[in-house]
Amino acid sequence: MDRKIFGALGTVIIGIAVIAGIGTYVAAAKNDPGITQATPAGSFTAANGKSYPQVKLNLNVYPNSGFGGHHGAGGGAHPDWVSYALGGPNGEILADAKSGTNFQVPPHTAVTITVYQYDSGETLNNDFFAHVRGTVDGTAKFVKSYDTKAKANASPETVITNIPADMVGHTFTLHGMSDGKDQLFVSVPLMMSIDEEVGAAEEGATESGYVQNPTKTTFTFITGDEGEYVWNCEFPCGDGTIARFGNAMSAMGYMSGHFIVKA
Ligand SMILES: [Cu+2]
Repeated sequence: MDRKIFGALGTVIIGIAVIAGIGTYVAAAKNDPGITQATPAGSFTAANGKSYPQVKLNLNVYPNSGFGGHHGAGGGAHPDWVSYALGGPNGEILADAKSGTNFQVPPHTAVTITVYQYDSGETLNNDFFAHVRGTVDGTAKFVKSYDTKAKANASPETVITNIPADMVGHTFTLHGMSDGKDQLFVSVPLMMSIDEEVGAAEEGATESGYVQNPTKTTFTFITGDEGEYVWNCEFPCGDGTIARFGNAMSAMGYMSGHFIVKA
């Protein structure tokens, strides 16, 4: 074979290999093919007296993916990565859930999300994300210690507009679009659980491997017109990577997902 043609062929083969590699990477990034429909929950009356239909979502955030859920039994490909998941109404671990990070809610609806946060935490890169943003009244309801066994608050519920920037476990940050449609920006900081309790639980202090008393944060926001948004966590929680923004932070289905507003 002519050396030039051989060289060209080699380049084409390398090109195909690169594209195949990218394709495999993108496919692997789809770690959560399911979509969770928010549960209808009556109606919500805003401060201005306007009434909206209301839906609810219960989420848990874990220090690893060992809970199973949308990652599969044993935690799937990366059992040690931090992850969001669907939770029960009292923070129950839903090991058999088939979806966990992609959500669908109706337009012009009050969406109330409760997050039980089972992970420890540290300091944000940017204090901006220590503040509650884009919710009804700009507030969230916060319980520092929720007893999942007793199914009751173990510390009083307070109304918050921010948390200390050095006590953040993760954030739920929903981004708007710049396409002229209704914009949506919601960001809520989720306080860390107690470090020692998280470590002790992982070493067997609790049956589940997760703390009995996660933090609990509840917030409500109103959706606009239909659109597809993305949400992610803004706390650098991709341990062991550059600036801690790799691994769980850069793979859908762990610290990010789709948020679909659709009737
Ligand atoms: Cu995170």
